[in-house]
Amino acid sequence: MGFPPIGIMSLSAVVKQAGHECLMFDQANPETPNGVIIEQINRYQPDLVGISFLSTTSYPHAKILARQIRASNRDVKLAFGGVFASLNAPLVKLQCPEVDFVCRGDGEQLILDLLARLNDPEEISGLTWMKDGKVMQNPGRPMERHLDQWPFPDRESLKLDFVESMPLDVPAVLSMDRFTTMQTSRGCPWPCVFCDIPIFNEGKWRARSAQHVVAELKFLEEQGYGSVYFVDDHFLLQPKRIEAICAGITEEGLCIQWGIEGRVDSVAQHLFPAMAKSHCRTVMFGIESGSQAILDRLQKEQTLEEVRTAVSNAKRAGIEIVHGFFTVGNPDETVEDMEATFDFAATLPLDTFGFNRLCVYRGTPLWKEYVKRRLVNETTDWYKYFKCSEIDPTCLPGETINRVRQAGLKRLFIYKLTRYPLQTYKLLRRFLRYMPVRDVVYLILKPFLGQKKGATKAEVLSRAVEHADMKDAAAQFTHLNDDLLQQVLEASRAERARIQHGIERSGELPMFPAN
Ligand code: B12
Ligand code: SF4
Repeated sequence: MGFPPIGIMSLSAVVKQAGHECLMFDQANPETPNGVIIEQINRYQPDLVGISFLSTTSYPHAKILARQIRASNRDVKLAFGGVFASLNAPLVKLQCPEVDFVCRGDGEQLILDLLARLNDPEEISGLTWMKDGKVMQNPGRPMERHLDQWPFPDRESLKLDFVESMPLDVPAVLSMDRFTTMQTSRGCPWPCVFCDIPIFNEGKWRARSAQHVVAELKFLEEQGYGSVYFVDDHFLLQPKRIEAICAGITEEGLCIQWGIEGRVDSVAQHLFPAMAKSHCRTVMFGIESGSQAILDRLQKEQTLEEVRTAVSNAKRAGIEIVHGFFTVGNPDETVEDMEATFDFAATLPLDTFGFNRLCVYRGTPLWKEYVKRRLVNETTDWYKYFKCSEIDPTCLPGETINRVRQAGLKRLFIYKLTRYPLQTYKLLRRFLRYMPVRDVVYLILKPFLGQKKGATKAEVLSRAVEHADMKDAAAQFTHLNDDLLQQVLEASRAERARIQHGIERSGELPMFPAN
């Protein structure tokens, strides 16, 4: 998805407010490859280079960048941060000795403290570092509840034209207007086995006040933004806050459109009409499965009835796009369970849906279960991620999953077209109004594209991180040992340049194999 990197934008705003100077780069931007970033570091000689990455898939890129920076600059202090680094801090520190600090959890106060005491990190909570050859794990920071104290993210200092030109896999808010993301709350207290949000946030949910959220929406609208997607883990948790946000939007006369994610068992569903009235256009639910046995296996703590009610309530309230996230290839899932999922999805008045293969990441309850079952090895696998079906014998084999998924999607599309022709027609019209035709065609055809011959390994790898349907390759990437990484990244960069050159010439979007 073409989302801006709001993590570094949040930190940039904080350090600038404190009087520091700050430059941001996005490694995903083809105009700022590692060479350019390093050139700028050597030019400006900053006190600190912070490297932020979300997950295991971008860890290899972060690792290589850190090594390249260290090779060209012996003195600059390097710090890692983000969800994956936070949850794996001592291991990351050991594997990347060139990085001085691994920062755990929220970064706002931490980065300010670090800048104040770069040469004396002993007292800085939330820091993992090395002293006399020993990894030091400073105590964690208490969870910051007062999120209103931080400035709005520094969105204007990072050029993002390249993000806007990326095809949208999930058309988050479906709009051609200027788009950005925002975070109004952090965390989620539920125990879903595949998710590490509760661990990252110590099972807590923290939120900004409604006034602060509305003030940022107003500011964004003044800056010319027309749509914003909230990257909150569970927006629908606190009815009073939602009510106040909707009231604030109406009072301020704002028109900015917004989209959210939330759980189907939310007690705030009576507010869907107010949300729709205050321009909430998209609601995305984690539905996962149409089989109650699988929902229970995943510890979703939700029922099929709750799913049905929430989706209907949202549609009835006038939310334009209601999206369902589903997972396939779950532990203990049978072909019948999978078919039930597609049939269930067909009966729901959803506008859009995605069916992804379940993956396992370190830190999640499922990972811990797999360690116990000796399906993953903590020592050798911690920086990798796996499709569950590749390692768990209780999952269906990958080929069966793909076959059942393709058949299920065909049934689902045909059912939607014949039973809900108006909804489908309206959706298609909306797609065509707000997305380039080639993206719409790609979005519709994607599930039916078989394995395309001809993509080189480097081509596959170079696109892996950007395209959800390349998760096979992304997983492979995280499995490479460090010696091979550098080689593959170079080949991948060259391949990417070749592909981009090709696209520019032909104006066509390359097609990628479905996973
Ligand atoms: C938005 C989002 C995306 C967007 C990201 C767009 C972008 N350019 O940033 C997209 C859709 C592309 C995406 C993709 C993926 N995502 Co994602 N994503 C999220 C989500 C929902 C919000 C992230 C966010 O913006 N947070 C808001 C900002 C403000 O927080 P932050 O980035 O964490 O930064 C704060 C701190 O971490 C810290 N910090 C961060 N960096 C640094 C650096 C320094 C130096 C310091 C001091 C501090 C610091 O300070 C910041 C402010 O407090 C999170 C869930 C979550 N709550 O984190 C999942 C999440 C990060 N994603 C996840 C996953 C698995 C993925 C994918 C691997 C999915 C896939 N298989 O393809 C890919 C990987 C992409 C990649 N390149 O790594 C998992 C990671 C699990 C793990 N243990 O690794 C998460 C946690 C979701 C989950 N439920 O498990 N994702
Ligand atoms: S409800 Fe969503 S955010 Fe919360 S634990 Fe489950 S998957 Fe993670």
